[in-house]
Amino acid sequence: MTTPPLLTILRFPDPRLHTVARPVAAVDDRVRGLIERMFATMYDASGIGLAATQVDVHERVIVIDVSEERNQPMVLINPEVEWYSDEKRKGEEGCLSVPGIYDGVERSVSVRVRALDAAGVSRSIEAEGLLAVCIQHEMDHLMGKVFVEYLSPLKRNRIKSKLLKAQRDEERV
Ligand code: GNR
Ligand code: NI
Repeated sequence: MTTPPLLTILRFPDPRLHTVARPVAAVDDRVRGLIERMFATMYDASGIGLAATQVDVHERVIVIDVSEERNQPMVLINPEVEWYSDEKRKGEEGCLSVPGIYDGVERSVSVRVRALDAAGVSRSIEAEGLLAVCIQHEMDHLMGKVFVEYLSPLKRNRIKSKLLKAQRDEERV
């Protein structure tokens, strides 16, 4: 089996990260091809999740694998939250679109979401711990939201400057 070509991950503060994704109309071969490329890109970048928004595809598609062994792929298409726990916890988050930056974000400890899988079958998934955090982080991406938007404007602006400088330095030969 050959590995599909990798996709380019948009980096904050790219304005395209703030695009609101539209629902997938049909889970067909085009969507399954996108999912395959998203998994390859996520595993290559050592991420635990990736939203289509991050690869400049503005459709409600998420891939996740929070397992240590990197062998438990999970696909969420057109995800909708059915329930959030009132109990919240602040945890350290990072994002492939905000490389090198980690900070605390408060999220519900557990969530239940309904989504289509890669076969187009609707499933309800109850999650807690890291998976619950990841699902909330990815669903934010589909709404055009990046985790740094939960931080103070001061922190966000520092992050913005730092990443813009890093991108300028990379472009220089
Ligand atoms: O790889 C990732 N790790 C992570 C760690 C804590 C909370 C959320 C995440 S998601 C992130 C991958 C990513 O950017 N997904 O959008
Ligand atoms: Ni992210």
